[in-house]
Amino acid sequence: MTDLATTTTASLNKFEKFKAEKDGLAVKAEIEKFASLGWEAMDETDRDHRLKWVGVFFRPVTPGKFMMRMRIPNGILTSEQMRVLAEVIQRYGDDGNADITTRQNIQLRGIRIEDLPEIFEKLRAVDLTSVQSGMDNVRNITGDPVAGLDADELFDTRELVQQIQDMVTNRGEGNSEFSNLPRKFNIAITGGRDNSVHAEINDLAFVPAFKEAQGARGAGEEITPSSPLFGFNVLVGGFFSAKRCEAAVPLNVWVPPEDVVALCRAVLEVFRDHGLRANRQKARLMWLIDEWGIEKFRTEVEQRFGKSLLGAAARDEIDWEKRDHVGVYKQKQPGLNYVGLHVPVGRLFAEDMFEIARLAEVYGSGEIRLTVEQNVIIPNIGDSLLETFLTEPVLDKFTINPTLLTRSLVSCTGAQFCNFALIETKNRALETIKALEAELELTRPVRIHWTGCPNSCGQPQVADIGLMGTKVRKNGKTLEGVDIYMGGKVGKEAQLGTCITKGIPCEDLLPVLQELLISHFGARLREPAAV
Ligand code: SRM
Ligand code: SF4
Repeated sequence: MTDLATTTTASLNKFEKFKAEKDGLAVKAEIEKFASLGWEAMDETDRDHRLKWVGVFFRPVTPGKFMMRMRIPNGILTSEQMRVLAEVIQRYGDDGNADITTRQNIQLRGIRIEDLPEIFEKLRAVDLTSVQSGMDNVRNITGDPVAGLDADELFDTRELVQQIQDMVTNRGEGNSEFSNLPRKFNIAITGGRDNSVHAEINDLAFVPAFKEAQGARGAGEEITPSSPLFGFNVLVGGFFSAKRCEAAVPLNVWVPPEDVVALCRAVLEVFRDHGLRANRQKARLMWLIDEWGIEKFRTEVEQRFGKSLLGAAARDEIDWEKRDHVGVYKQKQPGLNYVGLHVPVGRLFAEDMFEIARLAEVYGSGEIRLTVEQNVIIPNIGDSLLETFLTEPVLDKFTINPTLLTRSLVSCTGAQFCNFALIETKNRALETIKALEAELELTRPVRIHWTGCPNSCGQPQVADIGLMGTKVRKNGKTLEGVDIYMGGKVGKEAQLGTCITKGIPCEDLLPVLQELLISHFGARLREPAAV
């Protein structure tokens, strides 16, 4: 029995109340009805909240033009799928665009409710789903963007990520077992050495680790040591929210790959049935871990898992600096390369998506990959085609060789479409970088992340310099401003950055950033051009 079932509705917050009245997934059967009713006549709770269970987000900033959040497991899609996504937004003209998200995913914009039945049909035909991608569900599951390509990887995450998604979503059809979690839930799995998925900021993360095998012994035999087994150490409870940000903590569990899906299920069941639901600000997994202590949490997970869990391996295998994959790289398959294209702040339009799909087909194997840095990778490009590939005009826009500040720029959606935003982000991020690069010379990339409000979708806490939107008062006026974060470290020994300065008006930001880049990151003022 769930805690929810034993809690009186009077003590539930408004989200728990509407979920108890009608499960979010129920809207899946009502799409035709909504399409003929239109967005203005629909029940408001269905429109503003429950539609998110099928990945459709009402946008108060652009009423009637919805956002659709897909699920792209491990960030991998085919050129055919990319083309369908492009077709979906193409019909919306200037309103239609797409964003690559910080969870290796795609969001489409401009969607009209009357088109939903046809859109869902098109998605289904190419095996794409947007189900349970918002609200109190498991988000897109992230994996290594170069899984299966990287000669140094320890484990190819692709199949496992797909299996987790299939379990969570009932193969994309929707799964009512996990459609009423206390809050959102993030899962990541990495098989490489550089923690490409930011394991530490997920509710549940798997990082590669070798476990000394227990010596095997038959009757009357000596114990024989065997070679270490490959698997994953498990981290739990990482999250960002406006109220609190925490890095994930070790669960003291090691699992072999074949137990990963079952462990995800066990953790989700514990969270679903015991997670705190009264106060929505305290409903993420870490709050439950705090309340119980990690030992009790582990014991409950073990009970659901149904067999003894092994303790964590002594160390994990994350020992590299994080790579961004922008540029040309050799694959483990002889004669093949993957090419990382830089997509400024992740923003794509239909024509870009058609072009990326074409490049993937003509030069690669038709596969396209996305990264948590909001960029694209095209794998499987043969040596003999590489030179011609690099002359393609679209590489002027999505370059393999961006300038050092542009290269690592990440930005959340911001005020253009998000009603939580306190500031405009994506355009401002690009303009600021351009202005900084005009003044400064850099010798290495600096990871600058923008996020429009304290929800931290743009992950300012993982950046070298994180900028979080806020409102500030200056000369009696309220202006857009930022709080500045520094010290985020990614890859090995990842750690979260912290706020170093609050309330800088955006109009005064440039000299502040210049100073930070000079004093902390070795930037130098450019010599004035000779007249
Ligand atoms: Fe987020 C809510 C966009 C990654 C923490 N996030 C939202 C909403 C849905 C709010 C809304 O309804 O407007 C934003 C939609 C705006 C729009 O129109 O695009 C939104 N979040 C995003 C995306 C698109 C940012 C981006 O530009 O890449 C990312 C989509 C990921 C995906 O594909 O699923 C996105 N959001 C994140 C991350 C980063 C991550 O997962 O690594 C975080 C911090 C990590 C975490 O969740 O622990 C994040 N988003 C939030 C929160 C704070 C959660 C909390 O526990 O309080 C909210 C607010 C909420 O859920 O109530 C939120
Ligand atoms: Fe919106 Fe805030 Fe998330 Fe940016 S950080 S997408 S402004 S909720």
